[in-house]
Amino acid sequence: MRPLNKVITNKDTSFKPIWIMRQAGRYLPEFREIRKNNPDFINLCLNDNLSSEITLQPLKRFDIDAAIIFSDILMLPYGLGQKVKFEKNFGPKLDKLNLNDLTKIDEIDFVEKIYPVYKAIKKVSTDPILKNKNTIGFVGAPWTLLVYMINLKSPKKDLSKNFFQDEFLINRTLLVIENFLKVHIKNQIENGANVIQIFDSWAGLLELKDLPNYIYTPTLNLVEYVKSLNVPVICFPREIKDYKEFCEIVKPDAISIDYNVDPKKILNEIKIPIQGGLDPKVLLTNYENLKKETYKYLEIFKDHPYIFNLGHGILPETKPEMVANLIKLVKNN
Ligand code: 1CP
Repeated sequence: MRPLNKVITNKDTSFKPIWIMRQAGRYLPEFREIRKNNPDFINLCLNDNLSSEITLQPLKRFDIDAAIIFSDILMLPYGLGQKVKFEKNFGPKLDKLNLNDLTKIDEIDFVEKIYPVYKAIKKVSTDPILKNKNTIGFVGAPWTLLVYMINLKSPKKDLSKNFFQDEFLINRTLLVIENFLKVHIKNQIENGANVIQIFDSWAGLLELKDLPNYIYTPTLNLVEYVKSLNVPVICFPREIKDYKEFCEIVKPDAISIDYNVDPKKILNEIKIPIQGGLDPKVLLTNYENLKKETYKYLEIFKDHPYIFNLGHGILPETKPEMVANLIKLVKNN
């Protein structure tokens, strides 16, 4: 059995596997070298030779338990025909959404447009380096994708006041997103992904009253779909106002927590396997502090099925040596 399955499926508490959110790219010099020669980020994601190489870069350096495929949650709107660009120091820029165009796309067009992503998953998952490790496929949650597809850029902290104005557009788009996320998940699994993570990076923007409609219902549909394919599903509803209620309603196989969550409190509230939590900024400090913070999570979760990870993506300015230290601390514990 692979390490994440031991924890998620068998509830093994005897060891703590580790992988790192956004481990491929960003802070690794060998990634920056490839990125320098590939200014178009979407094209890089669609180059299966390079995207599989980038996916494996952290596994060549560190003793981590899983690969996460080098792609992006915004490959979904791209596959649906909404233009997506990434601009330096700005982030993603999407063209205005056209509902007529969106509803014309069929499954075959969609899969054809992003086919190299699946080819890369096949390459990575069959690489000998991953023989006894996990290959993580991922999607953005329907809510987070809706945010980008309507807002057309990162919301940073808040949604614009008129975000919910066109109710018909919002509801139709959410349905299209959910349907194509299923297609995207199915193809990732068929090509070798053996865990799925659902990133809901903007869950924290919603009030409690809006969670059922925009998060619980569409995410539950996806979670049930992944479960029907017999693959474990991890949810990361970053900064959601109520993690406990989320788990009770959506019932993911494991929950990934952000760094504002009190690990002791969540341990008392939640029975399912837990992942993550460590503040990525800790990796920018020093070895002693890293050790203290890492041991804090290991101690709190010592008798609980737990996957070590950060409370959000690794920061670009992180030194690879600190990542090596973190992995050794977890592995030698
Ligand atoms: O300029 C560059 O070099 C591109 C930077 C980059 C990278 C390396 C982006 C742009 N995306 C990615 C890869 C990526 N994105 C991965 C795969 C590899 C890995 O995990 O190591 C994954 C899982 C994502 C997921 C992703 N993309 C999320 C969810 C996780 C999170 O961090 O909250 C989100 C929100 C995105 C959107 C996105 N992609 C890239 C940017 C700059 C953004 C916008 C972030 C924002 O709105 O602030």
